[in-house]
Amino acid sequence: KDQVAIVTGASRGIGKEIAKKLANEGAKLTLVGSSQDILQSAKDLNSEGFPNVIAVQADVANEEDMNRVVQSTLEKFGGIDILVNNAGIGFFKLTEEVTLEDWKKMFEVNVQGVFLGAKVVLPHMKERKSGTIITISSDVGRYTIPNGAAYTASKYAVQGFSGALAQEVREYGIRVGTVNPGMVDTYFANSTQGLPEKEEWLKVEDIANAVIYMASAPKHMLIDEIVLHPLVQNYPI
Ligand code: NJP
Repeated sequence: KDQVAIVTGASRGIGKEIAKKLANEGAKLTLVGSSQDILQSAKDLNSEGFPNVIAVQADVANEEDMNRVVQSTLEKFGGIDILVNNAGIGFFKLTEEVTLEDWKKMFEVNVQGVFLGAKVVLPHMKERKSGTIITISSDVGRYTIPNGAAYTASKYAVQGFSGALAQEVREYGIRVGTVNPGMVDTYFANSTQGLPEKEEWLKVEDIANAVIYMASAPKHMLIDEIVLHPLVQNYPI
C-alpha cells in the first residue's frame, strides 16, 4: 500500500495485469512501454478509479528514456519502491534463420533493458535502503528448448544478472528476484491473447499474483525465484 512501482511492458499482456493488481493493492504506478499503447493502459486504470497511475512512453533499451522514467516517477510520486522489469520479446526459429539484427534486438530488450531498469532505480533504492526489483524472466532461464536458442540465451543472461545483483545489493535492504513462467496466454511472439488453443496455458493473472506475493513479502524475506507452469506443459524438472 502507498508504494511506488515502475512496471515495464505494461501496454498489454502480463505487464498490464501486473499494473492492475498493483493498483488494486494501493500502489502508485509509472507504466512503461515503447509504443503509444502505454498511454491507453494508464488511461484505462485512471478511469477505473486509480488516479495515481502515469504512463511514460520509453524504450527499456534506451538509457535516456529510462532516466526519463525515473525522473517522471520521482517528480510525480517522490520515490521508487518497486521495479517490475517485465518488458520482453520472443521469437522462435532455427539458429541459422536468426539474423544478427534479430539477435541484437532480443538482447537489447530482454537483457540490456533489465540491466538499465535496475541501473536507473538503484541509486534511489540504495539511498533509502529499501526496494524490490522483480524481473519476469522465463522457465527457459533454467532449461533449454529447441528453436529458442536466442530467447533462451537472453533469459539465461537475465537469471545470471539478477542472481549476481541480488547478492550485490542485499546489504542495502534491496531485494532482487525473478518470476519464471512457462507458457502464458498473451500477445508474446506475435500471438494474440485469448486464442482457444491457449485455454490451458497460464493466465496473466497467475503471473501478476506471483509478483504481488513476491513484492509484499515481509521485509526480512527474499523470494529469489518463483517458477510456474501450466499443467499441460511438458517441463523437465
Ligand atoms: O508479452 P506481450 P508478455 N521497451 O507481447 C513491451 C516473459 N515471458 O506479456 O513496447 C519497452 O503481450 C510491450 O509494449 P510496447 C517475456 O519474455 C512470457 O507475454 O508498447 N517496452 C508490451 O507491453 C516478457 O519478458 C511468456 O509494444 C517494451 C510488453 O513488452 C514478459 O513475460 C513466457 C519493449 C510485451 O507484452 C512479458 O511478456 C515466458 C521495449 N523495447 C516469459 N519491447 C509467455 N507469454 O508465454 C516490448 O517464459 N515492450
